[in-house]
Amino acid sequence: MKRLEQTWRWYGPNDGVSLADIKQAGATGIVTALHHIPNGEVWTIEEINKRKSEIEAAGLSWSVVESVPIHEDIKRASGEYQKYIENYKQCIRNLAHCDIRIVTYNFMPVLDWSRTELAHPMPDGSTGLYFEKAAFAAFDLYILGRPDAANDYTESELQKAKDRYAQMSSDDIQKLTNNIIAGLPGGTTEGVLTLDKFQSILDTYDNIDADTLRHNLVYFLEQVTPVAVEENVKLAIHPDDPPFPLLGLPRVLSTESDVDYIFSKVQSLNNGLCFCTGSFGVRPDNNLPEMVQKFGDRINFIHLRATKRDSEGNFYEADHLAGDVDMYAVMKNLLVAADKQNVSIPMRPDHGHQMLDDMNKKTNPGYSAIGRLRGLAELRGLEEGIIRSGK
Ligand code: DNO
Repeated sequence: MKRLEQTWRWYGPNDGVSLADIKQAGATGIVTALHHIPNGEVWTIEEINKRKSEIEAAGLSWSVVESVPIHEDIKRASGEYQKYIENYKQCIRNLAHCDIRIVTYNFMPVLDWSRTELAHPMPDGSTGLYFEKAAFAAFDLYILGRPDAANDYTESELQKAKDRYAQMSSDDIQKLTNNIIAGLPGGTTEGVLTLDKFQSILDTYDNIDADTLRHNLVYFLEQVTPVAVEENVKLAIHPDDPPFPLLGLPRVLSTESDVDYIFSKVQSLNNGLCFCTGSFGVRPDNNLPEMVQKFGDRINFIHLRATKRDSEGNFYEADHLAGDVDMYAVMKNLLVAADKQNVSIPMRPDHGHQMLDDMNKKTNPGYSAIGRLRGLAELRGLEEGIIRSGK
């Protein structure tokens, strides 16, 4: 039976977790990007090879690109989007030239992923990422003061947001704002912003609803997939995180039917998925083991983590085997998919808690060394157990 390839996300030379650390964690593949190249520009062969040699010198290999980001013009199909699509194609060609053949991206407008707290205390004393709906709504309604925001919430959500805002100190407000508009790696596509600038970027999506965004995504895929086929590169779209619309922005990759739609429109298997259990798993209507069965031939990359949700729509990131997702069933089905593809599909332990020595170290939120190492170890054991028991 095929095993999954164990990979690890590395943010490049400035990452607090080094390549040597990753080697000890037992991963063999690196997931990274050329974060210093501005969004929309071509990654040259020279720059790619420079990073690749650095990784190889540490005895590892560059397995997956996460991400070649999509310029906002492409998502809006406005401005210079044709030029940016051409640049994207060239990135794919250049990566293939360097024998890097899996490219992850997402199609979320403005925000990549969002959380309200980056160091939420867990019962065991470690800290983890948290999304609190009332805090997010308080940001939207009272801190950002987005026009018409009130239309996006129910009466009871509005009340909770009001109560929540009333409890916040100015320090809480500052922290929440940073977490939402600047705090996360990948964060907003435009870097660090003021609230006004942030609102003005949101405004550029005023006339873009989910149908239009979906249409723009399909257009992008129709353009780039043929190049990916020609170059033997697999595309892997990352789902929306969290998997519902935020701040009035549309989101079009949150559910099984969203995934179905893009695969029905662009059928080549090179048009594939980054199966992120943490993102899809926030919605109770996503059946993850079934989704793996259904999309197995197009799962080109895997993020494994587990979220735990409550009835209010809040969720925190639990230990990798202790969230709402049935990780055993997901892993079992992923191994079947890998066998059918005859490929060791790359998997990375996604987001870990900050625990033990992580607590004294500065790393990207969610990307601690020991927390992820624990995740990888648990997932590796789960995989081994499934394989050895012949399931
Ligand atoms: C968060 C990550 C995302 C992901 C992008 C893919 O931890 O999973 O930032 O890399 O959405 O383009």
